[in-house]
Amino acid sequence: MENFFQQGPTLKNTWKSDSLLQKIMKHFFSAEKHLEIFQHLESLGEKAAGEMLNWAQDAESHPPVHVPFDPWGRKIDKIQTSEGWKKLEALAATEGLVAMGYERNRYGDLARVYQMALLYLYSPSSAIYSCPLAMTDGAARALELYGTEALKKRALPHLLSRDPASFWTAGQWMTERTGGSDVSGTSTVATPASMSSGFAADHTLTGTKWFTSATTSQIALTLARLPGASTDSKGLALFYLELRDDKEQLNNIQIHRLKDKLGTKALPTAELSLQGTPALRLSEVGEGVKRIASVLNITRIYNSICATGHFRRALDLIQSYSQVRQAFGKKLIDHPLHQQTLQALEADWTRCLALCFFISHLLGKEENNVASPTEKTLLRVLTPVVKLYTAKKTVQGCSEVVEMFGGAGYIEDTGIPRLLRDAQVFSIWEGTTNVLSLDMLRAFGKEKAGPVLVDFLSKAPSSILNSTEFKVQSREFLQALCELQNADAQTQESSARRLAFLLGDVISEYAISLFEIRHL
Ligand code: MFK
Repeated sequence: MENFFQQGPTLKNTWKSDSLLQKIMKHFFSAEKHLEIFQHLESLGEKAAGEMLNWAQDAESHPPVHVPFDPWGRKIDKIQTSEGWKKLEALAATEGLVAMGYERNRYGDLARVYQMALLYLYSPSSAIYSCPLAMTDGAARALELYGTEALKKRALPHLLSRDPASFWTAGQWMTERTGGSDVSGTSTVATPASMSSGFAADHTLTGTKWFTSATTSQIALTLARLPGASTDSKGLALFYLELRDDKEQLNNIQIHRLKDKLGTKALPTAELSLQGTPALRLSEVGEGVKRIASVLNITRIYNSICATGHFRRALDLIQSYSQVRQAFGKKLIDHPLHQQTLQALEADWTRCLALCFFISHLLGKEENNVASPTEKTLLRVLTPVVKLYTAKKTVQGCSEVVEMFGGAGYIEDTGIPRLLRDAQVFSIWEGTTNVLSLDMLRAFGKEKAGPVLVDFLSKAPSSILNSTEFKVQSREFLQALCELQNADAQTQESSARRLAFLLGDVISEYAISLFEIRHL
């Protein structure tokens, strides 16, 4: 056995090998009428298992570098990124990763479904380039809703561009030293000022932002407090800024350092100071959090899709390895306990996949103004739930996959440990599991989501109502909901997380039946 060398896992076209994704797409699109969509997904699936892997590997092994000064001591604050990272960005533009979600004239309420299928294939081979894309999409939506006509004309063509030379990405800068989940302590100050910037800035911003992901972006949306405004989160307004001027110099921004993170190593995340940075106000005082929530709700859906794509990648690798690794005289895949463990993971992933495309369609409907009042409430209450559910299942699933690889799963150059490190961020950024459970409660309170859900579940099509799994999950969820409604505020809070997962369980059963993708 001296000459034995283990064969590693291999990856095939990730669209062709994903029969459940194909089924979901066929639920929404007809293979004859929408041939171009299926061809597009197949071509991206090929890249995701091919050249993108090399670019992602390059981006991971050459993480971004902050260069504070030029050789002569001038402060330049450049962030250098790898060739691989740049290629992943260019591909995102040409494939229309952000633009496709806005192709409403062509695909109507299905534009988001198409886009999210692209994202799902792109993301696990992108070294988390999906993060700047999420914020870019969130910013595009916020500008559509709240931007002035001049600002829309200036920024939207770049954010939705398919030309890498003119494509812009956006940052979403909420977190300060005082908090990420709780933004009430935001200390960035906005001072009214009339400026001669190209985007008609009407304020300057001064303060420190503690986490700015994708600091290489061209624009950012951020929160700041106006003089005299209240000291809580109601005193905040939303602002648009451009990071660099026409000469590519930072607009009164100083970058302190790049963060040394557990994972997402290729993604430049910085601490920076705004030192009189020109900005344009996009909300009244008091509307800042509410308006930036429109960005958060998009990035949370991105997070769900990316987590689920990441989970699929981990499963593809362990499925492949299970076919070639022998132990105790037979392949791993032929061991009943190994099979059972894999099946449980596949079932969890199927729930995540079903939730992702259920929510993507709701988003598409809302943006095309064809969502019913029930669908609008479902979108609001399910967005945090789908995010927390898919993130947590992905972290657990990736941990299990690392273990199933045995010692090889713990060795860096197999690439398997990165799966777990990168997975962990899905349950942290864009709202932790607890913060999102409380956001679900917010929707129960404000949008009266409880009665809407009861009505929605009771009126499910008979094919869904007759599913044993749906009946079981529905009963459990409705009982917990009833208990919650009769509980005091403190008990409601402490049971929010359990209810969120029960809601994720029942809606995933609904969507699994709807898409007919039950995993046997
Ligand atoms: C690969 C995938 C890519 C993912 C991209 C990663 C990029 C990472 C970069 C980051 O920036 S990470 C930082 C992300 N930060 C968060 O996710 C913040 C988490 N914290 C929360 O979500 C808190 O719940 C929140 C800050 C919103 C609490 O704020 P408040 O002001 O204390 O709460 P409040 O007073 O209940 O809400 C203010 C208003 O906003 C209310 O409306 P009204 O004024 O009309 O009453 C709320 O109803 C509304 N609101 C809050 N959350 C909402 C929302 N509306 C709609 N949707 C929501 N989700």
